[in-house]
Amino acid sequence: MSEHTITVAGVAVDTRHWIGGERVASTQTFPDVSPIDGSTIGGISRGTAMEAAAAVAAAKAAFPAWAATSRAERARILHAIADGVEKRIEELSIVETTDNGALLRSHRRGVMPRVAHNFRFFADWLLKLEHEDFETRGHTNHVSWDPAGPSVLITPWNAPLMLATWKVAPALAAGNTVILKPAEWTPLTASLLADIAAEAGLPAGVLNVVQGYGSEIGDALTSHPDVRRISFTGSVPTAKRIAESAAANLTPLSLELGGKSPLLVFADADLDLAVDLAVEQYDNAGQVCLAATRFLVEESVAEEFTRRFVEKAGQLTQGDPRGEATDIGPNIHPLQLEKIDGFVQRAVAAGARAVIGGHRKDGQYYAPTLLTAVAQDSEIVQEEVFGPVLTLQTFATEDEAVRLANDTRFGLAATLATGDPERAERVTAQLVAGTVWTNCFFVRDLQAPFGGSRHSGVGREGGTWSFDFYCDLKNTVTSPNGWNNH
Ligand code: TXE
Repeated sequence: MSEHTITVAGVAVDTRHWIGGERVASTQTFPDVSPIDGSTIGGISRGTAMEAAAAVAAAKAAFPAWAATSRAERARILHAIADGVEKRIEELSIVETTDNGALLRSHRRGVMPRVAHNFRFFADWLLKLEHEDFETRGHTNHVSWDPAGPSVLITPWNAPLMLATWKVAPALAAGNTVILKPAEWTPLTASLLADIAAEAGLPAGVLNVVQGYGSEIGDALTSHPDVRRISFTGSVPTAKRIAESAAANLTPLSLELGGKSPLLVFADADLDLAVDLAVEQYDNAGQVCLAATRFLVEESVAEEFTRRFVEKAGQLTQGDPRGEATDIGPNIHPLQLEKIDGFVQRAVAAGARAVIGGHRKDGQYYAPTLLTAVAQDSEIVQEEVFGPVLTLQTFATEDEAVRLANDTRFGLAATLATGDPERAERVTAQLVAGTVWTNCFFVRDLQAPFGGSRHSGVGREGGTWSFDFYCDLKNTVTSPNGWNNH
């Protein structure tokens, strides 16, 4: 084992970058800390502009051969990566839980199988990706998806490997080469992915992983003239910075940002179902971009909804995310915890009432919180908290519900609880949201377009939309005339 390998819960993880099929160390490291107990996991290579340039050069060199690789062969290798993920679900799960504090049981049963599915889905979608040819005055139009080139993928810490592979898989399937920059708070599983991809036979330089602080390595990646695509999931301020940096080369961007999504509960809803949907919003300690963090409840059922919600939320177990019975783990970082508490204390000072929670707990845990008596234009209703903090407001009419739902700068998702299909259709048509769930939550099919409006993002990924983004679409028009000897 090299001096650059650390052992995380019995799993060996290389702390260096993965560039051009080789491990590359930086002279400096940054500390990776576990949110479970605040312990230092190890020092990770702290990338600079130099490593960024090396990774882009490696991706550029590997691009022509990978782009020319047949669809069938690319799909075969993606399936081999999925096999590798499936073989290592246990290892990936414990490492991810140690690194980001999300539930071990969710990683084992939901997240890591989904990581493998990301590769299988885009491999299979690639093989059936066709646009029907069409005719113009006897001429044939044929649309093809040409690989675009080196793609920079910048990913966050709330679901590290799932969100990384949801970009890596379609980018590779499309024939692009990749420079993945995982979040500095959760660098580990991206390093394991590099091992798995290499074992699966992905050629050197096709997937590169660089580690480091976004502020130090980010600009060198996003302003690089050889980069053809940038896909980012994270915060709005960072997205703006990336957009400025990418503007130098007009590099196409896909931005998946935060949200302040509503859960609309109408009086005609199955109230137990509505409460189940509401309590789900504490999943991943509230660190979910899609979370419906604003409950908008029809006045006549608000009291009963709140009573049942408090009862159900009171049954949640908070603690070590490795525990089989745990429902809510820690928040990612002391800074994030401070941010969450700042939001709550300012809201309370402004007159909000904590029906439950409203305070920190020992270690890096925040009590599941529900705030009422919040004004529509207040910070707590308008800004993404990214912690287990929910608000409840009431409405008298359907129009008012729609108005409140749409009245933030975000537009990522919305969830409806109603027993009336006509109402669902009417309300959905008026909502600004990339995804609307009715009487369900978090059902995500990879063939659906995914993304947000307004400050929740730019563009859509998923199914064919991912290939539209990662490829340069080409239309070839052919005249029936002019063929010699045929
Ligand atoms: O995100 P950042 P942060 C929201 C959520 C959270 C807040 C802050 O509200 O509280 O953002 O989180 C990289 N050039 N979401 O500060 O900074 C960084 O290294 C290039 C919502 O951690 O956006 C990391 O890899 N890259 C969200 C990634 O950007 C840069 C998920 C995300 O970090 C960079 C996460 C730069 N100049 C946070 N600066 C969601 N949509 O799900 C940073 N990065």
